[in-house]
Order: sequence, then C-alpha cells, then structure tokens
Amino acid sequence: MHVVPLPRHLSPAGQGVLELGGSPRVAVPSGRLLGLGRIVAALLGGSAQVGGEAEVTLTLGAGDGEEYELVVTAEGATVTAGSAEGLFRGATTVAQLVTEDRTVPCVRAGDGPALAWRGLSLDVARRFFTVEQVKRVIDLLALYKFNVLHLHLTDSQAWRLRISAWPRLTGPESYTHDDYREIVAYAAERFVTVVPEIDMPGHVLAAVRAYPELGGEDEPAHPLVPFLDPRAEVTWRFVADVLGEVAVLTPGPYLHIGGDEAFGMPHELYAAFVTRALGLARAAGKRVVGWQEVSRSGALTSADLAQCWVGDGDAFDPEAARKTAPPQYHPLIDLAAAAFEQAPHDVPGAVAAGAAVLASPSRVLYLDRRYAEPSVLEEQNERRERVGFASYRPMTSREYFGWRPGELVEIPAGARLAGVEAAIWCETVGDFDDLAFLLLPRLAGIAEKAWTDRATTWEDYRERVRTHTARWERLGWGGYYRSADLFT
Ligand code: TNX
Repeated sequence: MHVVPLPRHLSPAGQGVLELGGSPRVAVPSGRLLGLGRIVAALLGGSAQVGGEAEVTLTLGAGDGEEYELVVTAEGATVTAGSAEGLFRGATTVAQLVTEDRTVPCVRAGDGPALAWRGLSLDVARRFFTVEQVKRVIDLLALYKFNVLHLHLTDSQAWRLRISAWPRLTGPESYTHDDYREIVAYAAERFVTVVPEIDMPGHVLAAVRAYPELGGEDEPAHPLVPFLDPRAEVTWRFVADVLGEVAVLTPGPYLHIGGDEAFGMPHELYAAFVTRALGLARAAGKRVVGWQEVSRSGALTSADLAQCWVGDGDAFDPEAARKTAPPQYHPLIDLAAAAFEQAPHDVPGAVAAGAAVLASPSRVLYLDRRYAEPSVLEEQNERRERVGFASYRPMTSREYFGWRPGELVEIPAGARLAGVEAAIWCETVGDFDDLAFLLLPRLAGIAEKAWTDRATTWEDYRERVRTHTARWERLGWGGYYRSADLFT
C-alpha cells in the first residue's frame, strides 16, 4: 500500500484483491460528473459511465471539500465524498494502489488534507515549457494531491504571456491567451488552481528591454536590474493593462504580483508601487499574493497572502555563486545576498498585518537545490554538478524530508498558515529532463508534508515512494533523480 501522501487512515480490509482487468469501468452518479469520470478513467486506463456496475464507483455523500472515504473489496472500489474535488482526491489514491498485475488490495481509507494550499511554483520565465509539458507537470501535481500551480510568467529573462496592448513583451516562446486558457482548464479538471504571477516592480528587465519607457528616469543600481517607477504615468497604464487582462483570463481567485528582490529601489518608491499594485489587483476582483517583501508596503490586509521564501534559517553563499556565474552577473550576486539578509524581517510584518502566510522557505521548498547524495546511475552524476543553483548548500533527499509545516523556523509562531508551496526556479534548467531531475523524487516528499498531518518517518516514506518510478516513467518523468538515498 504504497500511497504518497500517506492517507489519514488506511488499513487492509481482508485478504482479497480487486481485479481491475484491462479496461476498468468508472461509474459516476450523474451526467454532470461524467467529465470527472473520464479523467479518473484515464488515470486507471479504463472508461467512464453514468451509474451501473463498475470496478470503481464514485459517489457523492458526506464529507467536506477534499475529504473522501474509500472502500475496496473484491467486488469493487467505492470512493465517497461531499464534492467532485473529494472524489478526485480519492481516485488518485485508488490509482496509486493499483499494482503491476492490475489489482487493488482490499482496503478502507479515510482521508483529507492538513493544509488548504499545496502548491508548486513553476518558473516558465527562465525556461519556457510548452503547453504539453506544463500538462505533464499538472498530471504529477494531481497524482500527489497538490491543488495549486503557480506560474512564474515573467522575469528579467523573458515575459511568457501575451498582453494585447503590449505585443513586444513576448517572443515566440510564450503563451497565447488560448494556450493559457488550455493550461488553466486542464488544471481545473484535475482540481488544480492556476495562480499567475506577474513579477513587479523588480525582475522586469525583459519588459524594459521591450519598452524602454518602462525603465523610469533614475539609473538603477545595475543595468540588469531596472524597476517600474511608481512616479511615471506609463507604469500605471502598463500595470493596469497587465493585471486587468490576466485577471480576466484567470478564473481562479488569486493574482500574484511578485514583489521580491527589487534591488536598489528606494523604500518609498517600492512601498508606493506595491500599495497601488495591490489596489489594482483587488479592483480586478482578485485576492493578492506577493513575495514576503510586499509587507514593506504597509498595505497588506487579512485578505492577502504573503509568500515567505527566506527566513532566519536560510543561507545563500555568494562565494559559491561567484565561482559559477559569469562575471557580468557578479554585482547581482552581492545584491541578492543583501536581499537574503534583509528579507527575513519582512515575515513578522506580514503576520502583523494579518496576511495569511504561504510557506516556501528555500531551505526545504526550493527544488533548484543540488543533491548532496550521489545517483545510483553513474551518468546522472554529471548533471548533478550542473543542475541546481550553485549558491545553495547541496542537501541530501533525506535531509530534505526533515521538516514539518507547522514547525518551520522561517515562519513565526502565530502566523496564519495558508499552506505550503514548493518552487522550482529554472536558471539552471536546460530542458525537461533537467526539470524532472530536480522535481522528482523530492516533490513527492513535499506532497506528503503538505497533505498529511501524521508524523511519517523517512524510512516509511522511502519504502512507499520508491515503488512509484514506473508511474513516473509512464507520465513522461523518466528523467527523475536516481537518488542513492532512495534507490539503494
Ligand atoms: C530568488 S525566491 C528568487 C528567484 C531566483 C531564486 C533562485 C524569489 C522570490 N526570487 O528569482 O530564481 O532565488 O533560487
């Protein structure tokens, strides 16, 4: 019973097994849920129907939100939940219980999430991923009961979402409105909410290159780190166009306005910018998420979310970064190191403002950290030296599992924890296999932390997750890291 994340309750119910056969039937209670039935059937390699006899039956009953109950007997598997979302979460448990010989052990399970927000931030700005590739990411998120895909759509290297009134922002490797809608719809069918991030007022070199008037009149601290100037009229035409358009394209309730690392921007300008951007996002009908620095604006409220990525436990090694980064980036390394020192002070401010906290401390939730343990596949060890941010201390997969959401040193006691979000930054990611290499197996461990409030052990988790590799291969994630911590 190798289920990840571990359900709240899961126990064997007798000796028998359910034979799924070559094409199991998935029954849903009404035509309205046939779409869900088809998605679940695809997970199991079968077909969907309304009512009738079936190997897997989804029924609406008691239960809140994502909670579900599961009973598997030799006659069939039944998932019961109060919502379609709960049915889907339960179905992913069934999918994970399927053995290589296409049987499901007889079990009883009762399950639900410990945290409401379980996300992954995907950096499509530094490395473009096609719609098909993003769908593969969503498949993985769904398998592990994540419910948020945060798309880091813009950064200094590139802007990836077309904006009608500002066509020069995007190049050929970008999402059209239809592409973006397709991603959002695919995610929604799997109960994953897309949260789009437009990173401002720093991290905007791509926008300033396309529209130099966005760079303001003052010299930035370095030509590579311009910022959007709140005193310029053009800034607000731009921000209103962008946030308005993204809000309309996004059915989900959240808009992420970035706010991190506005290197060299005077405090008054930063605060003025964030305050007005928060207002525009709210006026567009969205709840706002920002990186923790946005608390410096003094304008956060209890409706907002502060995504906390650096705290007292974090470290950034500028010397290590200098060894690998090209010389023209060296001034930025010092600016980044300074930001890492300053940013921890922004977390208490966000908590005091009443904002909910989204925990993303780089120490355990940034997946662009290098692996300290070797791969059991010799040819992967070259990649280990290349992929992942050089300025973070490499960590073993086992170390990476050693945290719990409520006990993070980076998040002050008393914070209102909305949930946790992993982040995969892609400066060092060259292709999809590099992405697979950094995401798996570690993402599964994060799912376990985010979903279950049971104190599961590394040894127990390891035995479960190491059986998932065939599933990863089938979903197109064959590039996963053959970590010696897990696979020896
Ligand atoms: C800091 S975390 C950044 C990103 C980088 C990342 C590398 C954050 C809000 N900003 O721009 O990609 O470090 O790990």
